[in-house]
Amino acid sequence: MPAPTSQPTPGSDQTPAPNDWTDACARAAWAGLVRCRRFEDAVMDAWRAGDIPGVVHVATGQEATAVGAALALAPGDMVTSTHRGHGHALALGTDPTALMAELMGRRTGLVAGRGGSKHLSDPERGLLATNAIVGASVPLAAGAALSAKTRQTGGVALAFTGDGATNQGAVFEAMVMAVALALPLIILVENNGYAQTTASAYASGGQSLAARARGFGLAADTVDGSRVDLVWSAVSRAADRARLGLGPSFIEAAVGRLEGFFSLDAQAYRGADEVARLRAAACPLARFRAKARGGLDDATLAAIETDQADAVDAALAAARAAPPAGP
Ligand SMILES: Cc1ncc(C[n+]2csc(CCOP(=O)(O)OP(=O)(O)O)c2C)c(N)n1
Ligand SMILES: [Mg+2]
Repeated sequence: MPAPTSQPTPGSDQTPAPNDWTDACARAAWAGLVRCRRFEDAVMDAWRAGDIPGVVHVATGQEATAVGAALALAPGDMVTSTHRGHGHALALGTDPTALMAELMGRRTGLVAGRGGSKHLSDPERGLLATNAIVGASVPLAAGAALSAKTRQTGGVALAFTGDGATNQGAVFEAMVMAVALALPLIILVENNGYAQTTASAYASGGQSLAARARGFGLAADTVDGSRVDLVWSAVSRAADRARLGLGPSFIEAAVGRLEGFFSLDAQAYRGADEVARLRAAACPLARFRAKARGGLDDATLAAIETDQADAVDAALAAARAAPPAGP
């Protein structure tokens, strides 16, 4: 038996920002990070107030993977995502008002209020679809990658997925296919340590998910997913490979989930100290300030944050005022 390898830890990478991480990158990244955080906080408040039917799976703490990946992609690339996809949509440029209205089941929603939190689609911005079948984002993206390759668009497809999803058979089958056909596919695993209540380290036997993907023949890497600049760099490299015809890549990004698995989660399986530790060490906003802000001063960051907060607040008000989708 090989010795178990340690799981990657969010907040552990202290390397400087990549050389090509410009202030323009930093500015766009900060806007994305604070927009995603403010939006998810607003979603939790609206859900508690009874404005959102069903349950929601927010991605608080996982902003850097969404924003870093979206910054690295080009127009025409396609993205698939999961039950935890609000941030992925926002990072790609989805209108926060349409997204909030969708969550509230309003006629003005992104998909006319019929999809809700877990069935989003915004193809003009590259978001093919999100869905709640665990693992399904990967074969769907493999299909999109096959389409791009067949039509010779030069595009790549990126699947956001979770650590739990990587144990699904459909994901393995998609990896086999992607390697055999050298598909322009990027599998970006947001390893937040849990699949619902099951620890990732338990389900993987302590083994690295990236090492497992390497065994299937994918180029595979791990990255500190709390660092937007490092995610951007890793996805950029994977996209370059894909566009050169060199086939699929797998990126295991270690992230910290700062809220429950979903809005009803009492989190009895982990202590409050774990969340406090993640907030201190692996919050993508704090990590940006410490490592990826480039030449942006505090006043600039504050102004961007105010703009984004205003946009989310306006989205919330507009969504509340919109008519229901109806039966
Ligand atoms: C095929 C399938 N099996 C089980 C479920 C129930 N389920 C929903 S989310 C989830 C855990 C997913 O974990 P992970 O992939 O790590 O994503 P995370 O929630 O951590 O973002 C499970 C088991 C489902 N939706 N689909
Ligand atoms: Mg998980």
